Amino acid sequence: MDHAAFMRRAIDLSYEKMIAGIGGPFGAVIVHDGCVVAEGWNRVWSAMDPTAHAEVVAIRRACRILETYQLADCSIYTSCEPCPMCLGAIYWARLQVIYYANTRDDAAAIGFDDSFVYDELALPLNQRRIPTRRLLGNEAMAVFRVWQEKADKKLY
Ligand code: 4UO
Ligand code: ZN
Repeated sequence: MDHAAFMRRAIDLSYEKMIAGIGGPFGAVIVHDGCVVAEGWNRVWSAMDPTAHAEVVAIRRACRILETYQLADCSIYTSCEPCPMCLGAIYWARLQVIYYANTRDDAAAIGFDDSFVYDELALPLNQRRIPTRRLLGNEAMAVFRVWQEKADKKLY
């Protein structure tokens, strides 16, 4: 398992795609059984997709290639410590290990500062930057009850 080679590939992607004007300087690879199964790079501008961070792109590709929605036997090598969105995606994908190179402080120093998101999570819903209001909770709960009784459901 050549950790440095996998991380170097993530870093190379972060550089090449950034120079090509595809997005910010972020790359990631997902490794399964000692092989790279999927690569990702930041495509936020080019794909006009604010969720197209390197890690999310790599996770989507790996799931498609391995035909699964869980990557429990895989690790991710990302050129930068994952942001809260990507960290969430990594947990939902059940990835085994996260390897990172640049830190979130390094990213903040070049203008990618997401520290406020971590603070937001600790705030009550009615004190968050984006107004967050509850509507029709009872009606939505009816769907949850149907899910609870459903026989053929997959567990997430
Ligand atoms: O594609 C990305 N991958 C990352 O790991 N981080 C990214 C990406 N695009 C933007 N950022 C920002 O970098 C900081 C550290 O993760 C956060 O501010 C991210 O939003
Ligand atoms: Zn991210």
